[in-house]
Amino acid sequence: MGRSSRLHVLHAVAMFLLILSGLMLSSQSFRGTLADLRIYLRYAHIIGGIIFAVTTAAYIGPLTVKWKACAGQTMQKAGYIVFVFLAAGAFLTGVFLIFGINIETADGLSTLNWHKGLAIINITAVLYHSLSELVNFLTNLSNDMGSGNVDGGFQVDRRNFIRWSSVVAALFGGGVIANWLRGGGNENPFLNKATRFANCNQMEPPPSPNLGSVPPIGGGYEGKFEVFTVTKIPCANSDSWQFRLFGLVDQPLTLSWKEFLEIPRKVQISDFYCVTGWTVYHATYEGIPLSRFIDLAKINPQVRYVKFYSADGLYTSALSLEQAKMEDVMVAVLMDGEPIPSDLGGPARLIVPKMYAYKGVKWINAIEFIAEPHIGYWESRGYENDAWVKGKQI
Ligand SMILES: Nc1nc2c(c(=O)[nH]1)N[C@H]1C(S)=C(S)[C@@H](COP(=O)(O)O)O[C@H]1N2
Ligand SMILES: [Mo]
Repeated sequence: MGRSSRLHVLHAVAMFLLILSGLMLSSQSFRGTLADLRIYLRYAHIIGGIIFAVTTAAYIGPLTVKWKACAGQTMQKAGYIVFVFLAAGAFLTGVFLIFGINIETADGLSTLNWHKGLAIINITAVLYHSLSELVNFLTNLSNDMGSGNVDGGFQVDRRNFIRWSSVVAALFGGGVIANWLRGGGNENPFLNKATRFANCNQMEPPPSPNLGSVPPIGGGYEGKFEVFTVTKIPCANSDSWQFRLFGLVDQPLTLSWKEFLEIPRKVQISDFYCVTGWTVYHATYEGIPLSRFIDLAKINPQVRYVKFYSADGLYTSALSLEQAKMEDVMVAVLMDGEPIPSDLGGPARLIVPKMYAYKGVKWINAIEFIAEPHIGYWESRGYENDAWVKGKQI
């Protein structure tokens, strides 16, 4: 194999690794039972990205030679520019994701969306390139076998093929981009944002919003929530729902929905950062500040950490007592003036605005006050226990 074809193989292998691990990372299957693999998938994806970047850089040399050789061939040149632009964009957004750098752009377009969007265009380009090369190869093959129509026929077919696959690729790419611009996914754009999500909870009465929740002082959130869960989404009913405070406390409590709603709530505007690179801006949350629970339960002096449980029976997370006392940590019941739907962790979910959202336990139903650290679900699978969002550490 020559030097340039070895480079091509390496580049193709990196691409394959990236596409495979990328698709797996964005699939919900690698939460839940396969969650332990997620952290390795992430490494595989990063290594694929590094090989991809190196092989792309190594292409710059041969490309400049070709560039000079194809004077006048505008399409060819445009192709090279697109290749370099796509590769650089995917790589740069990937680096941003690794270092948790947010690019704030239009509604719904977080760093992760940019990365995925560029990846999809890249994949389309790779498919197009491989297919047209395959057609090229087959054409040559049949030409070699001397199948009559040597110069004319196949050429035209091939040109047609390329033209049509470009149209398909453009439509596909355009559709994907339009979908993201619209704010994406399987959400119905005609519904109010909070009610775009499924809600299987039956909570009576619903929490009555405080001043500031309706209309939401944040003006409605911007961005796009991904619905994350590691189990089946649990549905709550106010008849059986309970909220427990226990551990090293003088006053263990089991609150009914009605009692829970009697605790005074406050309204705040918070951003919501997922460590995988998507962000939701200025959501208006109404909830019970964690400090109220600390007071209610009358915690003992030995308490150093606070552990949070989910009604899904599996997910947990924890904060140090000091972190739990931050004034913006709350158990939220309303977002933008509406009950938090079950998809997004309702009837009650934890909000820790200064930290990544894996601290924000969905379907929270118990708080335990403890003396020793607890390592939560994602924390035990490699995520930082101190989950500070860059620049927000107190
Ligand atoms: N019970 C539970 N809580 C959870 C999770 C989960 O899988 N289960 N995922 C966490 C992560 S990683 C994020 S980013 C947010 C996502 O919240 P959303 O599904 O409301 O968008 O919830 C956090 N809390
Ligand atoms: Mo997350």
